[in-house]
Amino acid sequence: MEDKSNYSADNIQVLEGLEAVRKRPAMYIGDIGVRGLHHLVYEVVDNSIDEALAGYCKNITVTINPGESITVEDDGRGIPTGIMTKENKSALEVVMTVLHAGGKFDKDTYKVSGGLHGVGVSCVNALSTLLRATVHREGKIFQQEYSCGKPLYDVKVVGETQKNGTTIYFEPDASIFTEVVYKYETIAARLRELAFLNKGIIIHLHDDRPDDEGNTKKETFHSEGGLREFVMYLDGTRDKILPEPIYVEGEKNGVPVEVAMIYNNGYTENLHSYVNNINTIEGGTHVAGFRRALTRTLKNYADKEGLLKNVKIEISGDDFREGLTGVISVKVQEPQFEGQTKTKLGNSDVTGAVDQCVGEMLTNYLEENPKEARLIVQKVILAATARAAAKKAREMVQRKGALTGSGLPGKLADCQETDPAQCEIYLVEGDSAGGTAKQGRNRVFQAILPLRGKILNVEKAMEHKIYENEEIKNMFTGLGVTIGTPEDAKALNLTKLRYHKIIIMTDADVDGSHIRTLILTLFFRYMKELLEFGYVYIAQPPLYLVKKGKDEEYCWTEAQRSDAVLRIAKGANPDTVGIQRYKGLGEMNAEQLWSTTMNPDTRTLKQVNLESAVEADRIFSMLMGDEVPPRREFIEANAKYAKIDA
Ligand code: 0RA
Repeated sequence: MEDKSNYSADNIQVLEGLEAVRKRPAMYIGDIGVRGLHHLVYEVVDNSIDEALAGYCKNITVTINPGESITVEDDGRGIPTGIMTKENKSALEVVMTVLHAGGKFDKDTYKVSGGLHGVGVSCVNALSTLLRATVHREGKIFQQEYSCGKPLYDVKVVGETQKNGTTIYFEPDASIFTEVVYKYETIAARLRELAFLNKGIIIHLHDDRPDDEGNTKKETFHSEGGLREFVMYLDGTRDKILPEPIYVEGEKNGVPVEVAMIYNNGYTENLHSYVNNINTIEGGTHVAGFRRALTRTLKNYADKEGLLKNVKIEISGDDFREGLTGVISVKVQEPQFEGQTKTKLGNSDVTGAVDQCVGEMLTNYLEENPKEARLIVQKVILAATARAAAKKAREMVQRKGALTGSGLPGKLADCQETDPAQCEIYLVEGDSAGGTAKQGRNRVFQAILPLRGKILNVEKAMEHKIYENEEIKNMFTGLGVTIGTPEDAKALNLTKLRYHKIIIMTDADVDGSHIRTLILTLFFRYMKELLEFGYVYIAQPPLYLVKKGKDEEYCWTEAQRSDAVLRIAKGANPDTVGIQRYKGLGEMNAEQLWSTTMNPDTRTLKQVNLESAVEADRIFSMLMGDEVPPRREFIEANAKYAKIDA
């Protein structure tokens, strides 16, 4: 490989001290909860990915160690260790202790990753009680350790080596993070995504923390097909109408563009977009360019081939994307991130670059594959026909006053408070539990909407059916949300959202979890914004009441139950203690429901978040879609978490 040791020490700028990071960690890594904790890993991995993108690194190994420390090892060139003239310090020390130093190295290399916050490895250092950097380079092994970002000694040589590479070991500071336990699946999902987005790189994940049986875990993520394999993975078990994905890789105006897409026979659009390996949940200019090219190219082709001659309905942009699963990945030198969650690309020149790339590629594809081209056009026409029906149904939902005088569903017991930030709505399984909740609630800020039975499975239904469904209509009107914003005809309009806590309360049994999944599927496919902004919660009703005389305790787990029995028995025979298993919300009276599940001072709520849109998409389509075998596999693999009442 070419030697590029021409970086200059003077390129590094000292911007801020690491004390600032420790004082305001959330400003640098987003938050100090479970997300921030995992962000530390991604920040370190990003540096190795950059080294791989520059062409110098092939393997990256991430290890979750017992005790919740992390090791990230790569076989790149190794962070330079020479003394920098201006600072009179090793480059390694500067990279590790100066904020933003890493990215200021050699401008020749295409450095685009660096995480959503792009803060660099020095932030990880600042937030670790111990960090050890080990560099294999020029025949020697160099090492330096730090505590809370401060070097414990100067860079020293600790051995000889034939290899090249960097190893970062760190222990997150438990006094800063509110959550200190790493989740294997969270890290695995991100590394899998990175492997698809950066084809050829081999990423190993080791979980060396022994589980209950003493076993550890290992997985390798590696994709030679890149985005082509990514869309197939995303599209999962859906029935495809094309034999393989349509793919383009190119560069326009200095913007590398990679796109892969496939059509399935479903009704939803699954478009995932990335800028510099960051998932742009809110889309942006690159997505706009893609949509523009897709609509124009397909329309031109259909017109030219005379496929629209007998079509009376007007075809809209959305119709071209029904049943489309696609991934767009662009690399932008200085990305401008906008939007509520700072995940919307703003750089206007990117639209044209993506538009041109996709336009050229798709034109060629349609010319070369007339059979597939026809299938796509037929699908688009079908979508347009169905959309006309859906529009009517949607307008019915949104027509004010159609239901009661206030426009609110008759079954909704609303609250008195009008500030959405103070208001909660409980979506309750069944009219009878709904009745109990209405009695038990605090009517000042808690509203109740009972839902009858199983709501429609939106994964399998066409759009117009969804807006015709009574329970779903009630949810839209009760929540106050509508579909369509000035920018995006399908986006959810949250300006009239009436509650900032939307709490799903179902029975603690199999039917209850099915209903909860149906509601979450509806939210995920049609009200995703509610999940993105963290408005959705799951109530946690207790599983047991342990009781003897006046002593009683509610329990949520088996362990709590056995502890409570012993406590309440007070040394006497535990068999004298009564245990009531709550199978449904209906078995609790209003007072019990309030104190265990609804009172903000004593309840526990689980907030639903969209940690990985990719994984959520796959799991929903698998759980709620047509094919049974993958669903059975998932349920069997996860069955140990479901306790069926004996
Ligand atoms: C600055 C310059 C060079 C490499 C790196 C940083 C580098 C950083 C990290 C962080 C994790 N793994 C890494 N691998 C490399 C280029 C040095 C040269 O010219 O040899």
